[in-house]
Amino acid sequence: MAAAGNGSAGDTKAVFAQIYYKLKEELLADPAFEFTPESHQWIDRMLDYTVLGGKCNRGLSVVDSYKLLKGTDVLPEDEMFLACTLGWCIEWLQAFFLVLDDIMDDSHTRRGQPCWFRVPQVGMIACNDGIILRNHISRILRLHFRGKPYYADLLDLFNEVEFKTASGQLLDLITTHEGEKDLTKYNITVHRRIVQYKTAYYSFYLPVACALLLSGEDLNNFGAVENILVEMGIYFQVQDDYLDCYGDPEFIGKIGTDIEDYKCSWLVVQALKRSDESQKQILFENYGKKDPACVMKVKNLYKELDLEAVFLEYENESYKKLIAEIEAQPSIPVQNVLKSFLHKIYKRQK
Ligand code: GPP
Ligand code: MG
Ligand code: MG
Ligand code: MG
Repeated sequence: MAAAGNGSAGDTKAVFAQIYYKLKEELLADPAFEFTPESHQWIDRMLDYTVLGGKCNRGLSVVDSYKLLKGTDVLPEDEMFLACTLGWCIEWLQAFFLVLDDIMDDSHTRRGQPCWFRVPQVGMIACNDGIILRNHISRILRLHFRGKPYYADLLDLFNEVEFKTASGQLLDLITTHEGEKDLTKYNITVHRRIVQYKTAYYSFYLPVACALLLSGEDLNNFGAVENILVEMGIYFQVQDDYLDCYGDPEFIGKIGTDIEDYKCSWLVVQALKRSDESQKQILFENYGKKDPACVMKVKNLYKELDLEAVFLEYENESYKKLIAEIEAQPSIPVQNVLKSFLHKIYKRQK
């Protein structure tokens, strides 16, 4: 098949963006649903609202990783299509998680607009939309990958990663349980367990695992790569926790809620570790309260403890460690995949 114009990063993004519309059209034409005009319109709008508008880092990483594994800049059109389609499946998964996470976290904005459940007339229909988004992934995979030798592995991969993420989300949610609120339980081990499960597998391992399956590889041979990607995912979620407090809401597209929500955020773990008794008292009295004055007291303490500098130091150390682990990998294409991923997120501002 003729090579598609997908050699440069800009071309890849453009081809990737177009494929969304093809996948959406197929889903809307799905003969399994005899949509009424209203339901057809609902799904159309819901998909545009919840799937689009992000950075597409996870989705594009499938394409970039696949190219690096193959050692080529330009892919034949059919391979480009399959790589982009898997990328979009991860974007659909992300949309599914975010729609539900925003309800659970009582968030207000996402990607620069109100969270989907906050849109008038959506409300708790968003729960069902989340389920539809998840089911769309299976339908996309069925339509385009059913005949492939790696189809069963692909389904298993998405199922396993979804389970890990939901388990992490559970850990995240039950640490904040009313009546069980106990900051003395928050430490770096607890934090690590939560973020490894809720973020690292779907954001980092999944895109590379998709590219590996597409390349005909057996995922059982890539345990070391998985470990490095999980470490990178943990670093990524620490950045997310940092940006929740220090990011510019205009720029990151969401307003932080971690302090109000009593989250076991990396910042509060660091604050607890560095606080004397009177500073701990400030945290005990103000963390997890909706009152903006309480939130401000927590933020002031973070400032006093110079958590910005602590984060900067963590970021530099993580980068050094990850680069060393990557360079110890025997395969150069695999090293390139991992480095490309790391460079996409190092010192990110959103
Ligand atoms: C990120 O947590 C984790 C997820 C989005 C996974 C959600 C999993 C489900 C099974 C629903 P976060 O709440 O810190 O993300 P954000 O800061 O983007 O709200
Ligand atoms: Mg959350
Ligand atoms: Mg959230
Ligand atoms: Mg967050």
